[in-house]
Amino acid sequence: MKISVIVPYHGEKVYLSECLESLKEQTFKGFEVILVATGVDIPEEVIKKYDMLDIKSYRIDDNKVSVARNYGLKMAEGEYIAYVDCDDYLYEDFFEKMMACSQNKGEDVSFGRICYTWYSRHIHLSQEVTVNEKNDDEASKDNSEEKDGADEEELCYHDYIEEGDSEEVIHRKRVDMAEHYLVSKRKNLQNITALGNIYRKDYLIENNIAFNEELDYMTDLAYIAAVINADGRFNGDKSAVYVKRKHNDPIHMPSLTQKNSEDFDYIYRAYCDVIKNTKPDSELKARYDRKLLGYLASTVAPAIRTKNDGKWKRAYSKQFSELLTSISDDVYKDTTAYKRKLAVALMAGNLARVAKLARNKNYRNMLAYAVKNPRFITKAKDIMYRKRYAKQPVMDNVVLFESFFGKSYSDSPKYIFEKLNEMYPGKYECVWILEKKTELPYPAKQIKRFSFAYYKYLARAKYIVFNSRQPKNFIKRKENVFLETWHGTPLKKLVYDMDEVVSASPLYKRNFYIQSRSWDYLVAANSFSDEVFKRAFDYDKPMLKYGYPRNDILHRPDRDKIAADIKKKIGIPEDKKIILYAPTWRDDEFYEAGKYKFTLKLDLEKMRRELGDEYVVILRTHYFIADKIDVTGMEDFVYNLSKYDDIAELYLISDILITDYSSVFFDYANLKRPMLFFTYDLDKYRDVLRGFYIDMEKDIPGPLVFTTDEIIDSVKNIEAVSEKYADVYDTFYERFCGWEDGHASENCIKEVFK
Ligand code: C2G
Repeated sequence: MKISVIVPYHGEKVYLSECLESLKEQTFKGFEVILVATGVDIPEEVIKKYDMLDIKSYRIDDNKVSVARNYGLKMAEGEYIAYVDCDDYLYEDFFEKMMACSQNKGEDVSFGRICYTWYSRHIHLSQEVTVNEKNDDEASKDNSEEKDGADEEELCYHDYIEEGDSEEVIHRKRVDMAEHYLVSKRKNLQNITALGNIYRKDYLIENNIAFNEELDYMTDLAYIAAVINADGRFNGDKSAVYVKRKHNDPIHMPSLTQKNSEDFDYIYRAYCDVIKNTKPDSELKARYDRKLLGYLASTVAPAIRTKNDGKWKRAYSKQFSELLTSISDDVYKDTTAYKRKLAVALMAGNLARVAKLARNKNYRNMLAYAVKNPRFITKAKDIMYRKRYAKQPVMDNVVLFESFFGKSYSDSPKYIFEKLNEMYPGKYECVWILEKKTELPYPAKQIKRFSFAYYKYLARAKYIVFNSRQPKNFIKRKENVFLETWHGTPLKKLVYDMDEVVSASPLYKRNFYIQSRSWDYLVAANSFSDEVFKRAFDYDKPMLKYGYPRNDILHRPDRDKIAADIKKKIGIPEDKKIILYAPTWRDDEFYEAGKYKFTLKLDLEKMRRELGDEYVVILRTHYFIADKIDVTGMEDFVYNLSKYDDIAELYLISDILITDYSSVFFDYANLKRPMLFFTYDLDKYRDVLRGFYIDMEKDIPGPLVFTTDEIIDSVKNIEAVSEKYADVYDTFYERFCGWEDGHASENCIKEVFK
C-alpha cells in the first residue's frame, strides 16, 4: 500500500525543507512525494538534501494550487493520496495513523486533526506552542460566525458506533462524522480544507473529484463537498496531526488564506461550486449554509457597514444574495434572528438596513464586552483617540518622549530631551510617558502610558521621540514628525532578516511593518546599523547618521566626575571596582508578550568568595524580564539595578562588562573597557532563536565564557584578556563606534527640529 503525497511548491524554499524533514521522519515509510513546482524552478538543492525520500518533481507553468494538485493526482502511483502544503508539516506518526484508519476497513477517506501554529517545526515540537483558532487574532474578528462544532475532546470517532448498529446505520453515522469534522467543526468557511486527510485514489477518480482549475483560491471548499457527497466510507483519528503554519510575515509572504481572507469574489465562486457539489436539501448543504451565514455576519455585513466603495458593495451583495437564496427554510429557522434579518435585508437589496443591523450589533457587542470585561475602558480610550483627539489640531511645539515603553527615563530620548532644552530653552513643551514619577532636569509634563492624556498627546503632539515601537493603532498625521531612535545596534537578526519568529508575538513582522510606516527619521549609530535597518525594517526614509544620542554621555570630557557622583548616589564604596552583568532576554522563555523569564546562571556566592575583596557586581536584567532576582544576603556584593533608569550611567561606573547577545556591548565599547561574553546558551540563541549578524566567535572584543569559573579566571587576569583582544577591539571600535563623537543628540535635533 502506498501513499502519494502531493506537494505544490511556489518558491517557499525555507518552508519546504521543514516539510520534507517531517516527511523524512514519518514512521510509515511507504509513500512517494510528488512535488509540483508552479511557475518556478524545481528546488533541486533542497530535493537533493532529501534523496532518501522517493521524490518525483514536476514543473508546470500554471501557478494555481488547484492545477498543481490535479496534476499531482495524474502522476500519482500510490493507492492513497495525501495533500500537503509545502509550508506545513506533519507529526511523525501522521501517515501511520491514517493508514491504520484506512486499511483496516478499506476506507475511502480518513481524516486526522489539524493544528495551527506560527512556528517552525523544531520550535513547535519542542514547545507545543499551537495557536488555537479561537485565540488567533485574525480569526477572532470572525467571532460571530457559526460555532456548531463540538469541542476537540468530545470527538471520538469510534464512539459513534454502537453495538447492534446495522451496516447502513454505521455508514450513515460515519458520513455524519465526516460532515461534522470536515465542515461544521472548522471555525470559518475558509478553514474547510483538503489537507489533513488521506483519500483512496480510485474513489477520487471514479467520482470525478478534482479541484476547480478556474479558481486560484478556496477550491478546497467545494472539493470537500464533493468528497463527502460521493457517499464513501469514512474514518478518522483525532490524534493524527497535520500542522498548518501561519506565515509570520503576512506583508511580504502571505499564505493564501492570509492574502485573500476578504476576497469575496473567490468566496462567491467557490460557493457556487459547493452548491453544485451538494444536494439541495441535504444535511451536508445545511452544514455549509450555516457556515455561510456565519460568514455573512462576521465578514460581509461589517464590510458593507464600513467600506465606502458603493460599486463594490452593490456588485458583491448581489452575488452574495444569490448564494443566500439557495439556503433552505429549515436552516433559516434554526439560525439566530440577527443572521436571519441580515439575510432578508441583503436578499431585498437593502444595503442600508444591512449596515444598520451590523452597526447595532457592533454596539451591542461592545456593550457586552464592556459589561463582561473590565478592560473596556481601553476600548473607550481608543474611540476617544480616533474620533476626538486625532481630529483636533496638532500642537506645534509639543514634543512627546518615550523610552522603553515608558518604563524609564533613559536612552536616546532622554539625551535628546536634555539637549533640546539646552539648545532652545523654553521653546518646546515637553511631555514624557513614564510609568513612575521621575525627577527630570527640565520642565516636562509626565503622563502614564495608555491614559487619556497619552492618547491626547499621541494624536496631537507635533514631534514624537520614541526608542521602541508605538502602538499599532497609532494614527500618523501629516503635520506630525516621528523620530524613532531605536535602541541598539543589532547583533540578533531583526524583522525581515528573521526566518522564524519564536517570541510571544508571532505577528511581529506584520506589526512592525504597520508601525514603521509612520517613522520619519530613524537613528543609526554606525554604517552597519544603517545597512541592516534599511533592509531588515524595509525602511527608506531619512536615516540620522551621527552615532547614538544615548552614547553622548560616554564621550563627555567630565565623564569621570559624573561617574564618581553616580557611584556615590547608588552607594557603592569608592574603593570597589564594578562588574556590570547585563544580559538580554530569551525569545522562547516567556509568560506573555513583554513578560519574559530569566534564570540567573551566575554563581554569585562563588564570585563573592573569589572576587569580593576587589569587586562588586551590578545585576541588570533586560526591561522585558518579569522575574525578580533574589540577592538577599549578598547586599554587600551584588547590587540589583534592573530598575535603574539609565544603563549608560551604569556603563560609566563599571570597570568590566559581562553580557551575552545584548546590544549593550556595542555601546559599552565606546569606553574601550574590557568585556566578557557569558554565552552559556550560544548554540540555542544563535541557531534556533535568532541568528546573528556578526560572528560571535571572531568579531567581538572579548572572550566567550561559559561558566562562573571561567568568568572568575578572566576577571583575575583581566589585563591579559584585554591585551589578547586589543586588535579585535580596535577593529570593532572602528566599525561600530566610528561615528560617535559625543554630539549625536545635537546633530539629530538640528536635522529633525528644523
Ligand atoms: N538594556 C538594558 N539592560 C539590559 C539589556 C538591555 O538596559 N540588561 C537596554 C540597552 O540600552 C540595550 C537595549 O536595552 O541597548 C536593547 O536591549 P537588547 O538586549 O539589545 O535587546 P532588544 O531589546 O531585543 O534590542 O537593534 C537592537 C535590538 O533590537 C535589540
